[in-house]
Amino acid sequence: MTTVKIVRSVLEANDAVAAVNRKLLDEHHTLGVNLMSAPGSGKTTLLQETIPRLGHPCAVMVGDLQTTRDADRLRVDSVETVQINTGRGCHLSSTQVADGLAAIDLAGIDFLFIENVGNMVCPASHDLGEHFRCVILSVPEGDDKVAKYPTIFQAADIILVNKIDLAGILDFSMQRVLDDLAQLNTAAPVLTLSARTGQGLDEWVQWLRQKRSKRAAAAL
Ligand SMILES: Nc1nc2c(ncn2[C@@H]2O[C@H](COP(=O)(O)OP(=O)(O)OP(=O)(O)O)[C@@H](O)[C@H]2O)c(=O)[nH]1
Ligand SMILES: [Mg+2]
Repeated sequence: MTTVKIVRSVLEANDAVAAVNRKLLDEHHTLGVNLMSAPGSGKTTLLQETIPRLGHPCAVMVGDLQTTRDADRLRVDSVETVQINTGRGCHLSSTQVADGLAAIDLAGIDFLFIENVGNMVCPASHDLGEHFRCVILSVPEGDDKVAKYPTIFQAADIILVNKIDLAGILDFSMQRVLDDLAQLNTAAPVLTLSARTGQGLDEWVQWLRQKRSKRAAAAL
């Protein structure tokens, strides 16, 4: 009983800080997108390929247990990049994102991408103050993962199936993924893409632009 109360109050505290983060992003007309997936599904590679195609000012916040490797990969002149090391933490918290936001000048930034710690379970329960949650499933992980990790797919606003260039050699059934998603989340669009070959990236970039335009129009 006590444990349940503690867990709930921790999540409530997280949500309160997330709401402050979201307000800050709204004030700057910055669209926040939280990328969640298993380790190695291609989050950093996707951001490396997405940001130049978007053609908008972007900032990136990257969560990892150790190292600044992802931030080093993403750091180019035009992109403000913050690496958050969580130590043993298996997901980003809204407080860590608030600390990261304090290090970024959001003026003129159209998109903030948050690369969460690679994990298919814990990030789903932690609102960071983002506007949209993007869940990536990559082909080598297997076509059974939607049913095995339902919570994260239920929480998604968009689902990207990455590394589709490997589908032929890995016996991956897209139909199985779609059938499982039909039981869990029918609202989120599902895009197949390859961050390596560029297949499907135009659709993803278009989705991002549309979401930002809609929010900007609503704020007027
Ligand atoms: N074949 C293929 N490989 C890819 C694709 N996208 C990423 N990769 C490779 O997958 C590996 C992992 O990619 P990352 O971008 O580091 O994955 P990540 O999700 O950021 O990993 P973590 O931050 O450690 O969770 C790298 O070797 C990438 O080159 C893709 O579309 N096709
Ligand atoms: Mg990464």
